[in-house]
Amino acid sequence: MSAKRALITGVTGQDGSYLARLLLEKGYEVHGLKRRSSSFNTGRIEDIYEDPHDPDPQMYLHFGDVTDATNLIRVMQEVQPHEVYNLAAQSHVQVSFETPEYTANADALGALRLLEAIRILKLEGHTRFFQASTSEMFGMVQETPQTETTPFYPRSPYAVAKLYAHWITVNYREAYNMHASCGIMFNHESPVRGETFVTRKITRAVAAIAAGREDRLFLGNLDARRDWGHAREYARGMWMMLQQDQPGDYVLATGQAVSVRDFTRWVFEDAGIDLEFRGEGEDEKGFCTKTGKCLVEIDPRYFRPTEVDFLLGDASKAKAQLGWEAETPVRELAREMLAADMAALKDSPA
Ligand code: NDP
Ligand code: GDR
Repeated sequence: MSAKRALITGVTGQDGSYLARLLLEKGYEVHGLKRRSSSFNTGRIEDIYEDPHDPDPQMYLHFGDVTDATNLIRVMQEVQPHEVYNLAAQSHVQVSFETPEYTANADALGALRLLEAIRILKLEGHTRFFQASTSEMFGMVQETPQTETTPFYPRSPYAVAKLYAHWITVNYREAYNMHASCGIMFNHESPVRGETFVTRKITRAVAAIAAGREDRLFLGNLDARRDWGHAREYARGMWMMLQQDQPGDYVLATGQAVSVRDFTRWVFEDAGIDLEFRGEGEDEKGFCTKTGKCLVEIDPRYFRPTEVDFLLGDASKAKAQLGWEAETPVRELAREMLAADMAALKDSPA
């Protein structure tokens, strides 16, 4: 039997790299969409990408962009995938306030273009579709914990764009009987998390401070609480959704929420740096040593025009129907990320 073919948009990102690895292990032929960039953007998949000149490659990369419909139709026609995973996005919430139109184009219309490509090529009966939806759609939360039936209240251009992508996926499922599913995923992190998301920003900075290479970390809202899990497990959840007889929408979450403040405190502790928290509200000084040297400072530039204060997911449906459950506690995840950042520094010249 010939291998199943999967097309992953966003293959060069955190989740794309874990998903590509998983699908290759499962014997898939993996096709990834990568953007042309002026410098290498394939660092996360270098070790699994095989040169097409190899005798039997299992992984292929295609230049493309989810803002380019003709390109998507052509790639879809060439690959005729059994499964499409739409992970491509301008995925940074704060950046979406600066680039709202581009974010809408890529994150909202990107999903529509892929769904239309499947329809135009009459692949509805052949191709299953996964959309990377987000807990950010809950935004100003209407109930806690959040489930698949919790009402949405998006609080950023990113979340609004993702809400469109979510509903258009649901609509195409209902209108055209497509096997299209959405994972409503809460935050998930890993050692290859983008460097400007708060967890990785913290683990990288603490590793650098511990090595004496940096002396301060600037953060925004320390009170925000998030439900943080391990990206590898969320990639497995995406695949599981497309193996079901029926499509559907599933929350993927750990069921535990932690503040940015506590996450920061733990990472310093794990690096062996003893800090105390100074001040409250406007007098907040961040984290300082007993001798008064403040290593974490609050920088209002990282405050968002509209913030999402507290997200906590209930993944009972995924557990009951997919047999999926988050496994790595956030404390362990933080340790893994810090260890990887410390190891990377040891190998790089000062
Ligand atoms: P990343 O930011 O790490 O990766 C995003 C990927 O999308 C990269 O490969 C990027 O390419 C690609 N991309 C961006 N814009 C375009 C475009 N216009 N055309 C084609 N590709 C593009 O995100 P994650 O891996 O963390 O997240 C994967 C998906 O899951 C995203 O859609 C995100 O919004 C969603 N999500 C993520 C969560 C998380 O906590 N990680 C939680 C819920 C949802 P390049 O490498 O060239 O920049
Ligand atoms: P988020 O992740 O917005 O939840 O979106 P991020 O790590 O950017 O922020 C989490 C919380 O930390 C607060 N914060 C800071 N954030 C950043 N980036 N930098 C800082 O210095 C800082 N200081 C405090 C933020 O205000 C926020 O409350 C992520 C992305 O992966 C989305 O694509 C995904 O959909 C959601 O998770 C679920």
